Amino acid sequence: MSRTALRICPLCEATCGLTLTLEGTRVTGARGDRDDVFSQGFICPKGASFGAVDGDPDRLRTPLVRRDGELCEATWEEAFDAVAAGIRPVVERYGPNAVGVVLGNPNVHTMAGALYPPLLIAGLGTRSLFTASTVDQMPKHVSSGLLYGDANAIPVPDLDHTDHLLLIGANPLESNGSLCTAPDFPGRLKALKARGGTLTVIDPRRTRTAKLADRHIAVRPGTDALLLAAMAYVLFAEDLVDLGDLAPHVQDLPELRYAVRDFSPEAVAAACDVEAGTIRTLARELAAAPTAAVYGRIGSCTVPHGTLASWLVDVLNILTGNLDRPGGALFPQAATDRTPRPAGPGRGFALGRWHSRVSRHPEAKGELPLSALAEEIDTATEEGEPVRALIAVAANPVLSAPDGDRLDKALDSLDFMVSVDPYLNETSRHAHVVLPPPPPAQSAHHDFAFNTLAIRNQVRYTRPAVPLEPGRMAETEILARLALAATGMHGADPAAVDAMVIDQTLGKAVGDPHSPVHGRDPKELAAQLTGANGPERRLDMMLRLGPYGDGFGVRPDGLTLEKLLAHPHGIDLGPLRPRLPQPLKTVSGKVELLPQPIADDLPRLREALRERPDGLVLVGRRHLRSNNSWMHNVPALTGGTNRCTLHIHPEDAERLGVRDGAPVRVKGAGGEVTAPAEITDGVRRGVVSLPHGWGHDRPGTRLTHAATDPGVNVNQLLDGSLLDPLSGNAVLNGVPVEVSAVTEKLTPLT
Ligand SMILES: Nc1nc2c(c(=O)[nH]1)N[C@H]1C(S)=C(S)[C@@H](COP(=O)(O)OP(=O)(O)OC[C@H]3O[C@@H](n4cnc5c(=O)[nH]c(N)nc54)[C@H](O)[C@@H]3O)O[C@H]1N2
Ligand SMILES: Nc1nc2c(c(=O)[nH]1)N[C@H]1C(S)=C(S)[C@@H](COP(=O)(O)OP(=O)(O)OC[C@H]3O[C@@H](n4cnc5c(=O)[nH]c(N)nc54)[C@H](O)[C@@H]3O)O[C@H]1N2
Ligand code: SF4
Ligand SMILES: [Mo]
Repeated sequence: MSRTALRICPLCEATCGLTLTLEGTRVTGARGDRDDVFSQGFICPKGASFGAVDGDPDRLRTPLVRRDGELCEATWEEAFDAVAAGIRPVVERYGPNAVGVVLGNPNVHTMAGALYPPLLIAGLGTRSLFTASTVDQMPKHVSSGLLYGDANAIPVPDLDHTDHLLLIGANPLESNGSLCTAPDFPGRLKALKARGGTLTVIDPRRTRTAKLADRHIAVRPGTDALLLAAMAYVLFAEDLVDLGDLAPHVQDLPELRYAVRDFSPEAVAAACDVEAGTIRTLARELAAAPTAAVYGRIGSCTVPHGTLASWLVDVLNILTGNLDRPGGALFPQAATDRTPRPAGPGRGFALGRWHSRVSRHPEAKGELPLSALAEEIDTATEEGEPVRALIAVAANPVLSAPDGDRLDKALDSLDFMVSVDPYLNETSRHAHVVLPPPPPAQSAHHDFAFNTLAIRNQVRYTRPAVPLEPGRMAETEILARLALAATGMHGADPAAVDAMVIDQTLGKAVGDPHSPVHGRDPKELAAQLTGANGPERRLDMMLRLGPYGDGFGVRPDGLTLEKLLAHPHGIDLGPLRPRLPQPLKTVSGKVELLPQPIADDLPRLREALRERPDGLVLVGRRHLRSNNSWMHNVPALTGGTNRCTLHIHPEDAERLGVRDGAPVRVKGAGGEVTAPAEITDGVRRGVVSLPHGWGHDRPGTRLTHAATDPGVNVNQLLDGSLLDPLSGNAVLNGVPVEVSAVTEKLTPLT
């Protein structure tokens, strides 16, 4: 007998509600949940393959522990014993910074990843924290930190109501959107056009998204900050700046005007390879639209001026009065956000409170650049100890970060490494202990992160669709036990971790005059919490303390876990609404338009006015049926156009003697790779494109299907030295490379 169960999809940021078909404990089908309050039945090919992703036979079923050099199946007890025995001596001998923590992307797609890593890091007291954010969106956090005083205050475009959308370096038709959670992003773009709105896309490739656009600007990679600065210049020069309702909340407008004085359209045109007249038109259209939203993503972040470009995205929204207004870009308000405190000055955002040991990179948001992980392990300095033990949770930096070959060697040199990962892959193969989380159907789901980035306020929670298989451990429990084992409390009850968080949070809340529970007894509040386990009780607590919560009885109609469970398709909390000045935490209490670190970085942008790369530059690309490095093992999601090929423009191919389908050698500062050429005018002249997350040909992995078509690791072309200096974000796009046809070696005639 088959049955169905609801499960929010964890495979991308769109967070669609799925209806799974189950035969016993096997997922045999997935369709969009038509009653889901947010996704209303939308599903993409990845979500439709949920069963195949969930049931991949290569997923690890038991922990692995290294014995005599070999990874062997082990019990959970043996595995956590090994973790405690591996990490504690390193902490005791070399101090907490000798233990590195690497957090990968799926942590934002699991409840465990939201709830436990902060405890692990705080408990260890290590500053050696590296996450996928520094190969992704750190520039946006830094720009938000500087503008608004809160690195997590990221405005999202009001997709469903805007009249004009300017997309920069984003391809939501393949990625399904990022830092903008919107199920059916493609449908929403089509709806924008259907209601008479306009879509402009800035991308060096003519992507599927660009094909949908009214206007596509094939900018030279890495030059968006110049282009956007020129748009700001035009707004000032042509008297098009109109802050509207924002005016009382914004400071430094004259200073900003002065700061962009050198970036006229004429001055940037050659560097961007976009005509000055076009840039003027872009600015005028933005100003003229009744409402508009500028939105930048990977292509605007993973570049040498990532923070400046991210800052300018918001600057343009502000100068046209589109920040914080319907149809513009607004700050979501998630159900698990803290109760908003009254508006007023805050503590601001600090950068560079400490530095990496080897290259002295400043921290951002408490993190060091993932690009610096290898050198922090393999290079001794007088500053302090190198990283000697590593905890990797849902991370595959050997493929996702620059110079995987160097990282490979560095990981092999560690005293101890533990990976929390469902696969034995390019990174986890180096671990001494691998702790495998259960497949997603066996986990509960709530989107702590993505609800704070969603285009509509809503809240949803799904319990595990099937019970934990015998021998499995929930990832929440794995991470709780890992935190205990790593911090000297090995063997303590993992439920005590949640109880401690609840105690501390409620203790703080009752002392906070702005909290709905001010002055109450934390024990009485804790006793009111419902939920089948620690994570559910923590969710209940966050919901009840949050902006829509019942305040533990103060607002009886408010949210609780019980209420959420009674609404299995979720609860809609309405469209995004203006929130300023409340989200601001800057020292001035205002939007600080020209923060000092940004002003200090502008001379570097001025230098870029003169740069004209003469060779080819590399950009990335994503495929709809893929996800970073870990979905190439699912046959249903591979093949067809989802291949690791080098896109190259016909004119460049001709000049270099490259034939379609023939192997080409690509050389960068970090190494070289050989991939088949795919000649296409979908990339502009002077630009080649390789996707990331490939290179599944390393020994000692268990990715049977991926190994049949391994592809190459694009990040081997990077040496880790190219960074956006303010955020420490890796430069992954606009990287200089050399391309040459691979010529067959002629055997000399004898
Ligand atoms: N050249 C280039 N490089 C890039 C990018 C690019 O555009 N170009 N993109 C960058 C971006 S945006 C990102 S976010 C990073 C991603 O970088 P990573 O996070 O390092 O890479 P992922 O491929 O997402 O790998 C995540 C790991 O999590 C494991 N995993 C999957 N599901 C779960 C789970 O439920 N629990 C646990 N514990 N583990 C799980 C997978 O097996 C895999 O080992 O890559 C970056 N690298
Ligand atoms: N199918 C699929 N979906 C995914 C992922 C995946 O791997 N596959 N990964 C997920 C993750 S972790 C993330 S962070 C998001 C990313 O989501 P998006 O940011 O939408 O990702 P991309 O599809 O890589 O789009 C980036 C675009 O930037 C362009 N670009 C490159 N350099 C430049 C430049 O200098 N300037 C401009 N203007 N454009 C440039 C590229 O050509 C590319 O089309 O996607 C998520 N969703
Ligand atoms: S769009 Fe994203 S969340 Fe929705 S079904 Fe596809 S992979 Fe899942
Ligand atoms: Mo990402």
